[in-house]
Amino acid sequence: NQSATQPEVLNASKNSAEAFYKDVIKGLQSTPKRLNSMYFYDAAGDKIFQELMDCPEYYPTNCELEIFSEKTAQLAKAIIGDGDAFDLIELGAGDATKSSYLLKYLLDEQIDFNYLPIDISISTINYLTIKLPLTLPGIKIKGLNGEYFDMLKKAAALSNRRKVVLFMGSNIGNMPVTEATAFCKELRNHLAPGDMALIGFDLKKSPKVILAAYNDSEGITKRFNLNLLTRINRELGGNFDLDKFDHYAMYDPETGACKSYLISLADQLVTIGKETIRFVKDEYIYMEISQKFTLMQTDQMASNTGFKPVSRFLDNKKWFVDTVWMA
Ligand code: AVJ
Repeated sequence: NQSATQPEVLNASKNSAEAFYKDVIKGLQSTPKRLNSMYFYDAAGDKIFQELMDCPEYYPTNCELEIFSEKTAQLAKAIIGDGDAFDLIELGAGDATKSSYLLKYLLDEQIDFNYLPIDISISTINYLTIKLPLTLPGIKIKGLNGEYFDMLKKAAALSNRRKVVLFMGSNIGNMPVTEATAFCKELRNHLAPGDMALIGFDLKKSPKVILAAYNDSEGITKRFNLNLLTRINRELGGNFDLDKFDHYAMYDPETGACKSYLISLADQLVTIGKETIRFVKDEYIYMEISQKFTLMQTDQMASNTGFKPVSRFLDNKKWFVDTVWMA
């Protein structure tokens, strides 16, 4: 009977290097070329993302931090239900700065819950499982390193308590709308009636504000994107020349899609392991989507995927929303 407070991590990905290689090659052999932004988060990428969250132009984190720090009690009340013990599962927990407000409140109120952070970054999960028991004494935490649904299944197998799934930070925006819809349907399939999801959506707003967040003047977002090429060089034996790629971000107010690309500055050949990838000058690699929503679209997303939207929490500027859905 092991204690849930042990800094012990479940890790799904024995062959994660192989999966990474296959995915990268497949993406770069496609037309148009693409890479999956899920791979941004190695230890160096985690660090650059931290810098990004501290940069004045990147607003989503501060907006959601405001919600979690100023509306903690209301958020907690929305997810506590009848007060029975539950599992609080966080998809893409990151450094858990925002959710820590909620965790602290639940601990102070002596609510019985297990905290199960899931993250694609092993360094993030190791950090959380060591750090949180120190900053939040009494927390019952079990870190899960891997992809969302692989780990959600593992988390579900650990108990039959009611589940509340946190999917914050506009992580859902990293999928195009049709994929996000499929994701929410799959999430719903992993849940039982009475379970809940708390999902953070970045809202449509001034296109200039949005574009600046993904095209910051210090070039942090550029480094964040280029870091994936560095990671491929290091982990997969690539020879990308970072000086031969530039970052390009665009926001389309019509669709709400904010997209990032790396543009090849020359005709060039790049080798990765035993594969060679040809780039022509000005060819792009599609790196990431950060989808923006209206409030109405978030409600539609809930009802289209088998959830009922029960409450929502906005920051003062109304730039970001955390919605609570009931399965
Ligand atoms: C961590 C996925 C929410 O899309 O806003 C920040 C990642 N990319 N700047 C986002 C990101 C470029 C971020 N998410």
